[in-house]
Amino acid sequence: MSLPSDCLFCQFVSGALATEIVGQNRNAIAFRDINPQAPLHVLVIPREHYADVAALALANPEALADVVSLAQEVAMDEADGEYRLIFNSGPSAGQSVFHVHGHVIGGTRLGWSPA
Ligand code: DGP
Repeated sequence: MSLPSDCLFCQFVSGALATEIVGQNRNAIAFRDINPQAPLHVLVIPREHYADVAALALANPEALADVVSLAQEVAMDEADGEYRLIFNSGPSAGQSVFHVHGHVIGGTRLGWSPA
């Protein structure tokens, strides 16, 4: 499990590593996924480090609300406002970065074959 000191996404929040920020609010930032799976593929993350969405929800529900509202804002700005918001939780579900992030996917008609 990543600690904040060695967490890639914490370094995007702090500015220690550069990434293009496409949206932000009090508790969350948004940036493009390095390996986009759709015309719109942005990651929304809380500024504070939590491993997964359940940990975030328990510790800071207001920050989770800001993550979700930022997803909506990015989808409105960059697509037609319709999107899928995915929180992979745990390695078996495909989580590879253990700073909670929502994948905002859209900009096209989406299929449904997650498994
Ligand atoms: P997940 O597999 O759900 O943990 O998603 C992690 C996502 O993070 C994956 O889709 C690729 C993205 N990612 C990994 N490293 C970087 C990076 O250095 N920059 C950006 N922009 N995205 C990254």
